[in-house]
Amino acid sequence: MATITQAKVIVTSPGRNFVTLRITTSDGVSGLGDATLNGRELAVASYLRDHVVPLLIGRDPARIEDMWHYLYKGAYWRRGPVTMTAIAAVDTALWDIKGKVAGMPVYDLLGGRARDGVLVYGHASGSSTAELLDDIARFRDLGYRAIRAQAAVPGAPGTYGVRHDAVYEPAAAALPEEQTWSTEAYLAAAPAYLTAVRENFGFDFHLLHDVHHRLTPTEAGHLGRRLEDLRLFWMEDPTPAELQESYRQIRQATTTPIAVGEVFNTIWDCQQLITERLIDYIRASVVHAGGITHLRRIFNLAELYHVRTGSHGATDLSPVSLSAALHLDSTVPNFGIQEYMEHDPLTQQVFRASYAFREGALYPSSAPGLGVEIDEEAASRFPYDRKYLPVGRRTDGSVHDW
Ligand code: EZ4
Ligand code: CO
Repeated sequence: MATITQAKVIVTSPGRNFVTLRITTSDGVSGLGDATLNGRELAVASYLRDHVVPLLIGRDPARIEDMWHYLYKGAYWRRGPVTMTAIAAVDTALWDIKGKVAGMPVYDLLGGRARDGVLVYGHASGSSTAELLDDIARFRDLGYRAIRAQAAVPGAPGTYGVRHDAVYEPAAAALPEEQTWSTEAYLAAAPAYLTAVRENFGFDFHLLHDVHHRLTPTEAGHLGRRLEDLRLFWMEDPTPAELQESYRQIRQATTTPIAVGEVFNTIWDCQQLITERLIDYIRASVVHAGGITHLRRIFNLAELYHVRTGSHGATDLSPVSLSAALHLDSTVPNFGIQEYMEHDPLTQQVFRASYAFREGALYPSSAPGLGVEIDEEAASRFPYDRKYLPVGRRTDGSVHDW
């Protein structure tokens, strides 16, 4: 039996911070898992280094399911983003190892591909409607068949999802940027710019929009109703989801499809949302929802309830996460769509991924395992750089959901 001989936590900041776990076995096979939690990276690095790595040495890397339960139940303290991201990193690395040992891509270990390519959506944005329309045209030219649209809102400088530089990166240096938000201004602006997108580009591509948890259920239901004729693919994160039953109110108010899940850690965060059919798409991620093993469980539960998948895939998830998501997306019958933001060139100096983009879809590579390598020498050239996600405040100064 091979055993785990080494587990190394690699912290690097090629443009933004990433935490990666590399597990190596006595046979000399190594696998990678993403452990990045935007704005709280070192908490996961410590959870791994100080508490999990000592548990891994000497264990059988083949027993992925047992390892998941050993780390989940064995900690006694359950759930939460730090714990579940650490478990995800171990789980993902063990799937990578199992694929390399078997000489198979991970999608073959998961039952084989159920589709050729994984439909992805890109992020178009603009500081005005005109700029947004130019950006939509750019994504159409690149071959995207699904595009998320976000534009700046006059009177709400903290509008989510608008790129400031060439690359979208909301985490700011030193201390969290405090951004002003106005629900009234947003509700006036968003239907207008989304309508302009359809008027200019028609209906032969999927249009998505991210509300980023900023509305109440009543406001979200109203917005969804106003957007119905635009036939959105989905309205994302209309309201925070700690109160899962609140989605019933949105559901009853509108037929605009609803997606949620990027901050979920476990199946229990979405159990009611799925089993009571309060959402159309579950948007959890490999890295924050307990790895391939647990995300597959969530996706399988969703299948029973006609809920499709919509894996989160922002650039604060490393190429290791994206690759793991693509392997899983390829295999599940209820796949919906995968978020895709191309990683910037610095990130690509550290992570060498082998998935490919063609005609609006991503194709996982057929290399054994996940098909991503990390260049540790390159990683060491980019030391950790503490950054925080912004904090939202309403115009009266009170804290709002960012
Ligand atoms: O704000 O991943 O749909 N994508 C998103 C992301 C999140 C970031 C937070 O780290 O909402 O851009
Ligand atoms: Co989102």
